[in-house]
Amino acid sequence: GNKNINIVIVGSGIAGIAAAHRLVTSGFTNVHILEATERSGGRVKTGRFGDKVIEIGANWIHGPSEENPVFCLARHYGLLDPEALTPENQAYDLGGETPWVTNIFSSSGRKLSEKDIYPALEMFTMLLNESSEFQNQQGEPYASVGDFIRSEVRQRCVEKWKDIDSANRSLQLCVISGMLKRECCVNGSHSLDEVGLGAFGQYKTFPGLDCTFPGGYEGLIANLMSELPDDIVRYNRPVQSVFWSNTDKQSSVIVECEDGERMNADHVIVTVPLGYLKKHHTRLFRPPLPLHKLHSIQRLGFGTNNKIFVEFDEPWWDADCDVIQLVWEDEDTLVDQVSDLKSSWIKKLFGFTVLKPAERYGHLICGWIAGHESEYMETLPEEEVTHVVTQLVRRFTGNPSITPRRILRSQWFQDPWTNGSYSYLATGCSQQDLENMMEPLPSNASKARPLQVLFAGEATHLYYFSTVHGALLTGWREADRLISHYCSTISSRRRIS
Ligand code: 6YU
Repeated sequence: GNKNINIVIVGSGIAGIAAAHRLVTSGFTNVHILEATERSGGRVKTGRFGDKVIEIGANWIHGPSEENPVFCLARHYGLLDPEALTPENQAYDLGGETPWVTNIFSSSGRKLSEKDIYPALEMFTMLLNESSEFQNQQGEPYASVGDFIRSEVRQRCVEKWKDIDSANRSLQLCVISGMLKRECCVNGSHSLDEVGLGAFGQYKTFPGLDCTFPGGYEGLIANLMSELPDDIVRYNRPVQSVFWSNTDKQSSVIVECEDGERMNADHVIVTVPLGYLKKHHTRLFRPPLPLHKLHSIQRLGFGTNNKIFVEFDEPWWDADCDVIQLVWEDEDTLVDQVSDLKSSWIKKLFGFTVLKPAERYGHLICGWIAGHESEYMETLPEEEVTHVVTQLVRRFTGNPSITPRRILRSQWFQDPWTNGSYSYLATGCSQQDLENMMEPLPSNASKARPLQVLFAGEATHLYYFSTVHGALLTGWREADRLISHYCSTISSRRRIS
């Protein structure tokens, strides 16, 4: 029976937990998760900022509607606000655009209106949509999404903005620079020059207006875990090596932890982040990974996106504001990288989202910063970050006395078990790379050479990479792979009981 089948899952993020959950509910009893840290959740990480609940990692349910399994689970466990459950909210579909009220501030301390920046917004939105349309075309006209957007803006603005005076035209270009930086955060890339154009349309969305977990994203983790045996996760157990076999001689796998402890498993499901794989694949897999798998790990992108939470005594944004957008008036050259990290890393921060409702969060905003600038920010002392953010807010509001109450930032690049934030399809990547990522070992598994190592995690989903729902689905997928592998055994057990 399946009682004796020994399955070890590496990593207790949403993918590992989802895999364990499905295996256990399907009757597998010998399932264990080895987790490097002292907690479950991985990049789903809820924290405290004073008495407020904040998300250090994943923030939204992207596309909360019937087809999204994270939405369905969150609803099932009663974790969502009533608005998120309404049919209107679920039906909302603007292809990633949101009805968010935006306050725009410029580096000379001016407050701009949404109408002032409309030409830039219209142009950028159109180009971003077009960036997804090169998928099935023969070759790509530009090397990257960044190249495409920049070149097209330069060409199209001549005709489209011919009635706009040159000062205003320059301002529109500065606004687009800000939007490029925002898009770096969305993709988790350093620059859009590193994001592939041909495969940009590979990422798919669900309808539904993005929503948050009022009690914290980790509520999802806690609820799933409550349905698993108490001792299913072994914490502070970093896995160092997985010994598999590409010959017929050995059918089980040996998992070795960093402290030297070894255990046998019939199957191992590896869910560690792509950032960890990039750095440690040599030590992690013995024998080494097949070359096609290794090359995909190297080709795929994994960058950094961090948050900087900032709390104020009084808001300097409008009561209905959802997003604060910053426009640097010296950036009309369409840049999404700063020239000097040390002196100007803060220019990469595209703006802030406002945590709502104010009754729950007070006057709390969350700044977003991607790329090497974000990685540099992680190395600075908190007082230095506070100082630079204070100067920024004073400059953009033109109010020299605004002082934040306190700040808190995430440091995902420094996290030794993640090494960044999430994956993206870099230049030169295609769907094939994601297929290689999810392919089990050995490549030619058979009865004589059964499935040994399976791969789940955010970076192994064909369409929903970089998301919680994508990661969850990959955990279920790999559990199902094993369940169907043992299909006959399980159905005969069911018949007996
Ligand atoms: C989402 C969102 N969101 C913001 C930020 C981050 C991410 N995501 P895990 O890492 O969770 O688990 C692995 C475990 O393995 C972990 O516990 C490790 O400790 C452990 N481990 C490692 N090495 C080990 C070893 N050797 N031995 C044992 N254990 C080991 N997703 O749906 N909504 O709002 C955001 C966001 C700052 C960092 C996000 C969001 C991404 C998710 O958090 C992430 O995918 C999953 O949690 C990963 O789960 P997992 O189980 O795979 O790994 C066009 C186009 C554009 C394409 N992109 C657009 C989409 C936008 C993505 N947006 C994200 C945005 C935010 C803001």
